Amino acid sequence: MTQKFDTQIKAFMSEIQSKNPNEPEFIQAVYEVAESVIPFIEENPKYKDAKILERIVEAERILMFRVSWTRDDGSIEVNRGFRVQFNSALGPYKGGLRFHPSVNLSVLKFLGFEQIFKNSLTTLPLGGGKGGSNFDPKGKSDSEVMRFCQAFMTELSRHIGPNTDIPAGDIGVGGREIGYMFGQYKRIKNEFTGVLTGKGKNWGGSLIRPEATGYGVVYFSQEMLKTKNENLKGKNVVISGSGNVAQYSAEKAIELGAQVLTMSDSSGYIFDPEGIDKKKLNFIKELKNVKRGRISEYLKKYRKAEFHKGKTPWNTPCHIALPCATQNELTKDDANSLIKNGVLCVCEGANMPSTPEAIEAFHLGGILFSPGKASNAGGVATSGLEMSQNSLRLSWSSREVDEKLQNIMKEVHESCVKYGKQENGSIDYVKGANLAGFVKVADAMIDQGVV
Ligand code: NDP
Ligand code: 2IT
Repeated sequence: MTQKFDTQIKAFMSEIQSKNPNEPEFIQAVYEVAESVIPFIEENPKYKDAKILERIVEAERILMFRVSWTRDDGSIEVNRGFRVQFNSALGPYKGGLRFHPSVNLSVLKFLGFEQIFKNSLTTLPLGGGKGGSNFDPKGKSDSEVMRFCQAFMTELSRHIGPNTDIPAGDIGVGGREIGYMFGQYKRIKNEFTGVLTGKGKNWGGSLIRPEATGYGVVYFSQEMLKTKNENLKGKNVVISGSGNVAQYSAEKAIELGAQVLTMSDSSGYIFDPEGIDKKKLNFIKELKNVKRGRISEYLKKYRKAEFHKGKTPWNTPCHIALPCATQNELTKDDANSLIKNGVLCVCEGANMPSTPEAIEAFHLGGILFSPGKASNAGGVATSGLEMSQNSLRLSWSSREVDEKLQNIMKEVHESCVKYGKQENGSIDYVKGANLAGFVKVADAMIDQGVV
């Protein structure tokens, strides 16, 4: 099917490349969507005539701004801040903020673009956006992080609002940073509103939001495994990352009877042959979230574990792989090694962690593979639930939120099946997620006229 439309895809991509030079991550994300969507559009001319694809790849608005702040020793730092307000056809812009030295416009445009389709899949009224800064929180004191967050929000506050654009966390932005940014927004606007999600539970945050992305990833993997009459019980799980998404993916996998063998950070991975149980996971949570330490320190307490410096965990034999760190962290060689070692299911927790060549290898190998925009949608979905609770001025119980999250992940899975079921009965989750996400946004864009 794709081959038949090769010429159209190539022509479209060459336009994208010339309009977005030096933006490899953004081009990669657009290519993945274009491959699924162009054949569909060719057969559904209303989308072609309305130039939906040409419009959807152009952000509605991009903000870039200077963020100056002072270190504890009085020296001055200058960072760059961004907010990409990509698409508001389905609702206010919604998506996280990333603080990491690798942040640039390409990275945030890729993330904002992915967010449009992901948010559409959640079934909730959410547009797509993303933002952040090349600020590196590592090695900064709490008061330095606070001053940076305040400086960042001083500018961002002009462009966001509870009915306009509602940022949340992502890499390098957790409860601490959301708190500092919320405080500054409130100070500037003199308004206590749900302008950010991932807030503390005493001041408007939703229960289960911290857990939601990781739990959602595992709920989604359960749905995938069900299609092969499988489940998580007794399965070996390999996880990358040791941040928010990795921690709660591990927690839910353990609860459902799986054995988690690895976790990682940017310095390498740990392998625990006896499995990371809840107690060991609590040690990792304390290490990463409170002490802000390195994953290698796991070995100080658990001596039977191994630390593989500078390596990713994909050579570890497993049934289920959950990449939960960052983009392009799983290459073609990694995919082949997972396949050789008998992997059943690869369910992305991070955004775009598998390279296009890795995804192709999973497809050729007949492996259950789901893209982050489907399997990690539980985070933003629960942010949507936090917004609803803020509007209602009510808080739902953990059980209520968790039930809603489980239902949403089931619905995201059903949408992928609806649009991604192949003639041989297998499910192409990439195509399914892209088409299901696209159709809803495209129809809304048509209804709303040429804007
Ligand atoms: P955190 O900052 O909590 O954790 C990030 C983890 O990934 C850390 O272990 C970090 O290691 C590792 N990591 C980050 N960058 C790199 C890199 N360049 N190379 C290797 N390891 C790296 O972030 P989250 O857990 O929130 O986010 C992880 C992924 O999940 C991202 O792709 C994010 O976009 C995605 N995501 C997050 C959601 C959320 O709700 N938070 C929702 C949906 C998706 P180190 O400590 O060494 O930097
Ligand atoms: O990539 C993502 O979906 C997120 N970082 C969460 C976004 C949100 O608004 O909760």
